[in-house]
Amino acid sequence: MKTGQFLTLEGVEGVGKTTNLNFIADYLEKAGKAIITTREPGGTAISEEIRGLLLNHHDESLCDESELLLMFAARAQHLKEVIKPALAAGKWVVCDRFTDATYAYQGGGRHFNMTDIAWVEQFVQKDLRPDKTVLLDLSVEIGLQRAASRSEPDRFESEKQAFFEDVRRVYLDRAAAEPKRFCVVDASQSIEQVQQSIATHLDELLLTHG
Ligand code: Z5A
Repeated sequence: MKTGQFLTLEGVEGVGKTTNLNFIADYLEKAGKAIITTREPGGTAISEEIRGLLLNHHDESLCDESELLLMFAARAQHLKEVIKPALAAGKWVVCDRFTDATYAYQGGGRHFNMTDIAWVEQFVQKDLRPDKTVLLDLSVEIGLQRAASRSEPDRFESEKQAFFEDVRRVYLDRAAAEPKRFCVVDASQSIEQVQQSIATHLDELLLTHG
């Protein structure tokens, strides 16, 4: 039985999810909410092992079907061990990526049929969906520049710009289709401006679920 709120943070590579996850957590804690932060793929010991399979380069190439199913395998474990118990305890869960990322990356990037993804989503999640999703939107070019300063690119970071353009397009399409759930924030602004926009959306949510 869910009583807490489930918030997710989405966007293409380098938009500032990690930077803003911490901001959201602090903001909600100051508002008196019990929160947990987590991420996908990952969030439990087993799901983090699956994350390694998904992100690392291997001698054998991981086929797209395995990639899709491993995303949902990690998610099933994460839901059972972490997300559902926290929501049932009345906590607010702030998650760095969730199933919108599967639609964007596996649907948009790898061209899986969205209906097939929806079928697996329903199988794994039943009626559980995020209550609010912050989509940090940024041009792929700037996102890749921001992310470039880091270590060796992983399996996803090694994709070409066209892949990330498809990912961004699906995110924006999903946000347009579900305007109540999504808050789209212009991530090309300064960190302070981005966080001001996020704070405005959080204030609205806190008013409704105070
Ligand atoms: N994936 C998938 O395919 N399907 C799924 O269902 C799921 C995931 C759940 C791992 O995700 C990969 O899994 C991901 C999609 C796939 N691959 N990709 N690409 P991840 O979230 O762990 O990895 P990520 O997307 O690569 O996250 P990231 O690169 O760490 O980006 P970020 O967290 O959004 O950015 P950041 O580290 O906060 O910021 C990047 C830099 O920009 C940093 O130096 C900041 O200081 C700077 N920054 C942040 N905001 C600003 C502003 N506003 N101005 C200037 N500079 C800024």
